[in-house]
Amino acid sequence: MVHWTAEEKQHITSLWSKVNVEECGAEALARLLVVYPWTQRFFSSFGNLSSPTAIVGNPKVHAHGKKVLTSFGEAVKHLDNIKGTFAQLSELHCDKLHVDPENFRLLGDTLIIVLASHFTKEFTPECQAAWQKLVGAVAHALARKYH
Ligand code: HEG
Repeated sequence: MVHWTAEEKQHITSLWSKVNVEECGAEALARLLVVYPWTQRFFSSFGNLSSPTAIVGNPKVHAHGKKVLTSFGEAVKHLDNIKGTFAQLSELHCDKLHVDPENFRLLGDTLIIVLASHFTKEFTPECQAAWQKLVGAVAHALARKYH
């Protein structure tokens, strides 16, 4: 189990309370698809992903980004049981969606960049370190049921 200090928990929950899940979720997923274009292969049903402009303006990307970041919020609510929280989603991504778990790390990176760009003042090195630990823990939990 990941251990959190009181300061790390504070950094995570206080930043999270200010996050606009819809906006940041859409941005993080769009960045993933733009910067790592091979991740587009999982979203062939999403329609036009042919350029950065198309990706950013794609309503399915927007909706799915919101869905993913909302789900990510479950980790913030259950910091002491991230593995349990994502057990079912891990099975789904492995068995049904066949998403390479490396992509969870890439999405974590784009989320960190989006948060840093939205919260320049709050995103201190300590806050960033706590978030880095969180995205790592979520990626690890989502990869756990892979076989
Ligand atoms: Mg995944 C579906 C969460 C990263 C590809 N993802 C979903 C769903 C959730 C979710 C909640 C809906 C599940 C359902 O319908 O029951 N995803 C989730 C989280 C994270 C993540 C929390 C990481 C923080 N997903 C992720 C990445 C990829 C991916 C990195 C691929 C690069 N997810 C994916 C696909 C679907 C979902 C292809 C199905 C989308 C659809 O067809 O609607």
